[in-house]
Amino acid sequence: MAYTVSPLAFAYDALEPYIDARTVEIHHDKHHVTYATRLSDAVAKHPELATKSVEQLLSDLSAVPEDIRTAVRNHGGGHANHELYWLTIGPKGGGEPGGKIGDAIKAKWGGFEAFKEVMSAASVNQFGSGWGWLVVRNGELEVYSSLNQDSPLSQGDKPVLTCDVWEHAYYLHYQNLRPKYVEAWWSVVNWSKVDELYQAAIA
Ligand code: MN3
Repeated sequence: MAYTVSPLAFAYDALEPYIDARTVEIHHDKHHVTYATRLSDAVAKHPELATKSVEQLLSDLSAVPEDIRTAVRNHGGGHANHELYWLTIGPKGGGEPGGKIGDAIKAKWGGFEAFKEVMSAASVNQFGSGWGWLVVRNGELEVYSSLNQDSPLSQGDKPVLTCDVWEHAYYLHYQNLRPKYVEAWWSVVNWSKVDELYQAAIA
């Protein structure tokens, strides 16, 4: 199948001043689109995979033919990870989560600020390119980071929020200051969407 990038639900400049318009445009229209294109090119070599979603492919990499497994891991991960990233940020974001996700975060970490520190640390301290994650594992919330484009789906987890810490996500505006970008990213997190994903993940 041809894997396509979902259109942004907001204008390029809608995340200003936290994430600048030029970064959003290049990140979504160039970086993300390239992952989807390369995934499509790889999967096209195996017509038997034509009906598989990217989530299905990533959830069982061992079932992916060996000659395209690395491409699916990298470009499929790149596609799926960015889909979640764009879905869970937006204008009018930020603040503290309500809903079931808010309750679950309080139950797990004692409060939002403690969770925020854990998630920020995972994202900021990821060495090199990667992602910070909030996932559901066996019904429980967990935070960790992953390298490159590795997806939590490949280890059986259900991601509900992610912070892209590849330099392309922040370098134009924040240069080497990853912690400043991560702090700003909290101001655009779309908690109602995260709550929706969380409720689906525990259902
Ligand atoms: Mn990215």
